[in-house]
Amino acid sequence: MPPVTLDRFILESEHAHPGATGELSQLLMRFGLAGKRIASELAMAGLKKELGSASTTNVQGEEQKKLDVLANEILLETFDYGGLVSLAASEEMVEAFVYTGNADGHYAILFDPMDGSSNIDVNGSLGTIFSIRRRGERGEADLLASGRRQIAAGYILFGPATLLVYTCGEAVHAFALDPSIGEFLLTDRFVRMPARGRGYAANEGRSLGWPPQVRAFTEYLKEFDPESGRPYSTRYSGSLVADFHRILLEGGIYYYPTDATGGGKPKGKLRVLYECHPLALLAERAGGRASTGYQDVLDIVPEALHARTPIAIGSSAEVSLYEKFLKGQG
Ligand code: FBP
Repeated sequence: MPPVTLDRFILESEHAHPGATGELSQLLMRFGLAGKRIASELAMAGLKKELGSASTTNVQGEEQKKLDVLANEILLETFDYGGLVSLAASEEMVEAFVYTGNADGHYAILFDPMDGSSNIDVNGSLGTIFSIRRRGERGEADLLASGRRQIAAGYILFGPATLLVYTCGEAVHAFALDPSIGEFLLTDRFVRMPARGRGYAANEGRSLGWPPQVRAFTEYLKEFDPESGRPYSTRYSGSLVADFHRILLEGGIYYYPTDATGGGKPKGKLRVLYECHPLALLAERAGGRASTGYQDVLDIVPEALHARTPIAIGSSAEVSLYEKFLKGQG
C-alpha cells in the first residue's frame, strides 16, 4: 500500500462530499505547506541566528521572539494568493489582516503561529495552531463567534518529528512529515482520545493564584488510590500543543485556570479564537472535552479578538470531574 500523503487524503475526503468546491481542501494543504516551511526554519534557527528576541512586544504585551514573527510572516504569505482567504487573525497581530487582493475570499483563518514561545530558545517542543471559518460580511466582527462555527481546525507539532493533526468537523486525522520526501504521510485516519488518562498538565508553580476548587482537584489527582488510577503523573512541557497531543493519544487533562496572583491572568491565559476553540473542536471530535469549568469552550462567544479564557481540556472523565470540583461537588 503506497503511503497516503496529506494531499491525497484531503482530495479523497473531498470526493466523499458532493458539492465540495475544493477550496477548503486547498486551505488545508496550504497549512501543510506552511508547516513544512516553519519546520525547516526551526531546524536551522540556531545556525541562522534566528533564536532570541525580536525586541518587540505583541498585543498581549508579551515579548515577541524572532521565530514568532517569522512563523507569522510565513503563514500570512502562504494564503496571500488564489483568492481564497480574505482575513487572517493571529496572536502576533493587533488587528485581523485584510488580504486586499482577496476581497471576495470566502474564508477567514486564525492562528497562533508559534505556540510554546518559552520553549523557542531551548529547543523544546513548539506548535502552530489553526482554525478556519467562513468569512462574514462584517470582517473582524464576524470572527467573534462560537467555536462551533469553525469549519476546520488543527495544529502542527514541532517535536522530534513534525506532525499535523486536523479535523474538518467529523473525525480527527494525524500525519507525520517524512523529511526525505518532504510530504506529510497519514499515520492515523481516526484518532480517538482515551476516555480517561493517567497524567495532568498544569503550571503548578502558579497554583497559589488558582481558585481553591482547582487546587482541591489537583490534590485529588495526587492522592494514592490505584483503583481510580491515582496518583496521576505531572506532564507539563510549556507547550499547549505538545501537552494536548500527548493527551489526545494517552488521555488525561491540561488545565490553565484563572490566576489571581500578581502577574497572573485573572481571566486565564489562553486565547479563545486561535488557541482554545481549535483545540476544543479537535478534543470533541476525538471523544474528549474542553470546558471553562462552567461551560463548553466551543460555546464561548468572545467579546474581542484576543479574549482569554480559563480552560480544562482532555479526556471526558477528567474534564467532567474538574467541572464537578469547580461547582463544589468534587
Ligand atoms: P504562547 O502562545 O505565547 O506560547 O502561550 C501559550 C503557552 O505558551 C502554552 O503553549 C503553554 O501551555 C502556556 O502558555 C505556558 O504558560 P506558563 O508559562 O504560564 O505556564
